[in-house]
Amino acid sequence: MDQNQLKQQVGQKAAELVKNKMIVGLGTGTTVHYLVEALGKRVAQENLDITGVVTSNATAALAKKCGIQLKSVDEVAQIDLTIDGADEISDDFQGIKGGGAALLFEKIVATNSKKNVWIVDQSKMKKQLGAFPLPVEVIPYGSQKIFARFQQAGYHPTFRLTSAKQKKKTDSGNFIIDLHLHQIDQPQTLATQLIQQVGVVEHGLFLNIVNTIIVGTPDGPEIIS
Ligand code: ABF
Repeated sequence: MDQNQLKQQVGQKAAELVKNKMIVGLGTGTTVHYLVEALGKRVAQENLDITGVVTSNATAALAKKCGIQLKSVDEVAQIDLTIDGADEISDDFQGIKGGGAALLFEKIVATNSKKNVWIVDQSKMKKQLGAFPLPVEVIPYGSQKIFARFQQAGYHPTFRLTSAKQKKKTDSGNFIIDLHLHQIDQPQTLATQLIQQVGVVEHGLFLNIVNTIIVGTPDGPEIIS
């Protein structure tokens, strides 16, 4: 099975977790794409009555196309279940997210959810975090100064660029600086340090957030809680 088939496997499996009347946080990325399509089928075929809360403009467009009614995170009391992808997950269930430049809204939705489920193909499962460059969302004003401080700290920063080599803007109009750390020994210490930097909006370390992970494998989806 190739990576796409594994993503489809877990996206469709996760759709089974969604119950009638649920308020469901819908993440971002290609794995979530399969989830949203599977939920759209259930809405059409079973009259599944759910409300989606999205984490990006891209997911909003797909969910609307799939016939899923949407509300913003501020229009609901709480989200019952959020299902999202991830870029890297360590043995102790810590994650790096933001490869899709949606980490800020993803973290807002995740931290307002009763339960969080991540859906990944097995290539995302690692012993320790850090091989995937850590995204840090910064406001444009002063971002060069933050970049320089990251360089001095030895974080090997790069600005996230578009295909036209322009600095990519997030849905909030911010920039992403990716930190090429290779190994993160103390994720909590690093997370605290990053969020204290004036001008940093949020970072892609998702610590103590996920409850269940569904991993796509050639032998079928593995559910780890
Ligand atoms: C999203 O899931 C992002 O945080 C992360 O980049 C993405 C993983 O992407 P994919 O499912 O396309 O591999 O939540």
